[in-house]
Amino acid sequence: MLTKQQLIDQTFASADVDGDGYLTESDLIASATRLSTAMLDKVAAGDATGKPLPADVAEMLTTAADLMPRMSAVQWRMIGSIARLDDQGRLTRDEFARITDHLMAGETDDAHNLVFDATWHLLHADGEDFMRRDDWHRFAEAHAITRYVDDLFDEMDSDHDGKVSKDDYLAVRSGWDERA
Ligand SMILES: [Ca+2]
Repeated sequence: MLTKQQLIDQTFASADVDGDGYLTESDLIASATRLSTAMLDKVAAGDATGKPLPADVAEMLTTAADLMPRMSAVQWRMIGSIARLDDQGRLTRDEFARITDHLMAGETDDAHNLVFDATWHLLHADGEDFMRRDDWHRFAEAHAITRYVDDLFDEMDSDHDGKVSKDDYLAVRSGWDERA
């Protein structure tokens, strides 16, 4: 199981879109926009055979895509209220670690649950109800997840059959307090 610090490092690196070692509002918005664009692209592309996605899936992806950039602006204000930003208004890696530990211990709200559900549709192939390692690699590459990529897959694939179910994927965030 990855440690809290390893998951925090992975998340920080992916969210620090401009790669300067600090998180800013524009990083958060850029990272949300990257995910939201991937969702809209998925709706436009349809399933693996080019057929339109089921209407409920397409609607979930479109709703989440619309929500995310606005959510990240709200998130940044929330971060500003609980975090100590540096003198240039940025979040350092250490401060990010501190507030992530604090935030992950709390309940997730409906908006975040919707984004997690919608993201699941980017993670697994159409017609399958599980994610394979190749699917995870493709997603990780598209979203600048470069650290502990296989370690996290191995953790999610708890029975080691090469397939990760949606429950396995959701368990990564629900088991925060069990991590070292
Ligand atoms: Ca940055």
